Amino acid sequence: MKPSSPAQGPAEVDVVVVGAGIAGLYALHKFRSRGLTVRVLEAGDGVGGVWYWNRYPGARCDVESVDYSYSFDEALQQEWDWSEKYAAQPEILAYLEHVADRFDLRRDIEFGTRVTDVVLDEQTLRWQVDTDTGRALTARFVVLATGPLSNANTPAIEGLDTFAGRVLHTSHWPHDGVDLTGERVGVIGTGSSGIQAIPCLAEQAQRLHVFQRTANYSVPAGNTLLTEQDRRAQKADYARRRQLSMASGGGSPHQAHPEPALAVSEQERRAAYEKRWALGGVLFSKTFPDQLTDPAANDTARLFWEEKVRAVIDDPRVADLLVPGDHPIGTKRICTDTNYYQTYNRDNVELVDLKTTPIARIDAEGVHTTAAHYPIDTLVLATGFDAMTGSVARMNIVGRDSRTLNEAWHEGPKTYLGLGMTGFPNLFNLTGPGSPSVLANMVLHSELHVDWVAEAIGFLETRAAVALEARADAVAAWVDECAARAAGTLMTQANSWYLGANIAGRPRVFMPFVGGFGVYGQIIAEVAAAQYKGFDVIEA
Ligand code: N01
Repeated sequence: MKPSSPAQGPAEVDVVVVGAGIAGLYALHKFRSRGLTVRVLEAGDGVGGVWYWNRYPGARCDVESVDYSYSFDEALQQEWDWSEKYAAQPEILAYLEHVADRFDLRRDIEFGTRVTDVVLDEQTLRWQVDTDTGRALTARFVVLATGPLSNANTPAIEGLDTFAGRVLHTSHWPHDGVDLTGERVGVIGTGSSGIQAIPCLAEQAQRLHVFQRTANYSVPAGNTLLTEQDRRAQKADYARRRQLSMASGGGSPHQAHPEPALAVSEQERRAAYEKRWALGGVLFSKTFPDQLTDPAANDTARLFWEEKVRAVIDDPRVADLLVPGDHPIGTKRICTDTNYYQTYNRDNVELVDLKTTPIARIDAEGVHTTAAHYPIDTLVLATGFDAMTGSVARMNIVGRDSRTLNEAWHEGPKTYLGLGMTGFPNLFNLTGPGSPSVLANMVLHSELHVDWVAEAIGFLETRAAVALEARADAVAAWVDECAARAAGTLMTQANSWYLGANIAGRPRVFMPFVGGFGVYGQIIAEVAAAQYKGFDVIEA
């Protein structure tokens, strides 16, 4: 047990929020402004969540800075100056620290405090929250703001624990940075984190071995510095941008082409793809509205992508390895890079194809594949996350009849609207499974969820009711609806972490709500307007 946190507040509060990332910070501000007593429990020693932990070189957001920022306070929007179109990790963390200071949030956050247990007292309908510091709180409401990508996945590779060099995980990069000058570096993993880190690591390392099991689609970030003129124009346009974002499929103001990919001429299609390519990054997968539902439409995007990427890779055999052949483009999150493919033209970089020569084991000196031994000084694990449910599953959450959330989610996460679970009254999960989650802009999504929960708490107060609890039939219907919507797309065709496919033993369930951020916002607003239909409103 760790020593008790110095920030000791009341043992009884209205709301405990777990996590001081983007959602947790806004939750604290919102609930406190509603007159509720709130404590935020945060495992890290600072605010920021993913942006606190993921400090690997090259870490950068793939949503434009102007959109990946809070909308709840006009003065905040106007005073903060983003320096780049797509902000890098240090700038996003500085922004979140600024928000914490500006709204005086830190006094209600207990850092270095990891929640271990969240247990319902069925008599009082209060939750007891225990932590690894020994600190315990009780609360009427518990809001899980743990984030869908916060529980690191460390692969079970034989001998990893015998490696004598340095092992780093991209999601827990040392805060003081790492000097890899002159080192032999190995990277395992070529998802978004690996693809952003690899070009930076290649510049430092004497030799870089990239161990690739599955190739990914990456689109250049198209990042640029913002001028004062850009910033002025963006700030003047906030109202329109936010409105479009809230109604959009993914939480940003860019609209897909009005017609399906195959309904337009080849010339028009190319022009649309060129425009998205220049915009940069993940939105390439939403150039046309049918790109993720019609295989033929998807193919047009894939071929455009392949032509662009092959053009910048010198060795066609290396290009063959870097072009994915196992999933439609966009069915895993498209990665966003700066000079990723060009990095393989460097003399000090080697791509190791684990499909044909898998890792057999790791020893003290390096990595053995079935074909060769690679001596390594620093091994970088860019192996991702136990996503969507991993951080929630780490806590022992016990609801009615002593049933744990892990038991309730044994066959995959079961929620109503992503927010509520049967047997867990007044426990709300933010931006997790059953909501658009990682398919949307997480800042606006966090605001949407927090505002909804705040309204729900207000509703209970006006009714002098004590709790809101998702009904089993509503959960079942929502799970079916999410599954049916996913089945109508190509998204289930990839072995992605959206499906839990990267973690052994996880049921294969497409976890995010794929129907679009705007549509989802309408659905949850309608539920609220209909007196929280699908929830039991429990009277005192
Ligand atoms: O993780 P990933 P990530 N042996 O799961 C490989 C967000 N994000 O941290 O595909 C060998 O995508 C694995 O291989 P395979 C974004 O939403 C955003 O990169 O399982 N390889 C894969 O290549 C993103 O999607 C940003 O065959 C192993 C890699 O590790 C999400 O976070 C930046 C292995 C993991 O890729 C996760 O991205 C960073 C093994 N035993 C992250 N185990 C931006 O905003 C795993 N792998 C741009």
